[in-house]
Amino acid sequence: MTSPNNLTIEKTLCLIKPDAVSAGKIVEIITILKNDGFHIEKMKMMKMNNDIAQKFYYVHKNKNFFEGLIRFMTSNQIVAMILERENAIYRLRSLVGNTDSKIAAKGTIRNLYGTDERKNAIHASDSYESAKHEIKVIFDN
Ligand code: 3AN
Repeated sequence: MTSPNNLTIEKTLCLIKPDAVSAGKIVEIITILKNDGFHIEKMKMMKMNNDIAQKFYYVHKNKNFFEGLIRFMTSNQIVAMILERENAIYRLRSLVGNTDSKIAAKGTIRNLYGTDERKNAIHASDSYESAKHEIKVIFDN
């Protein structure tokens, strides 16, 4: 798919995490995404179970934060979206900010709504391969 100026439209996977859902920030975050030109191709509210969370984050399974991450991501509802725009993967990562919300650049979503390196409000795919894997895990089941 291409845009009117012939740039390739990319897809990426975005999750509004349990902390931001509990804090009532869904609308605020979606507004930031829409204002940046993202199109929401698919969206659903869901609760990750242990199996989905483990598949989603398999690349981190040997990290010391893995267990805590799985516990956090399965603790409450999340909002999952497939987002589209030109350069979507890079663009969404820029909007999201550093993993550690405490040092995320001013105005980024994690700076505005995150708390620390675990409770960081939002997930964004970090590569084409990750986006493909994550879209499959969340939307193809
Ligand atoms: P990002 O989401 O910025 O790409 P990753 O892929 O390194 O970060 O980590 C995946 C998720 O694991 C993060 N979003 C965060 O929730 C959690 N995480 C990462 N690093 C830590 C850490 N040092 N302590 C606790 N949780 C972490």
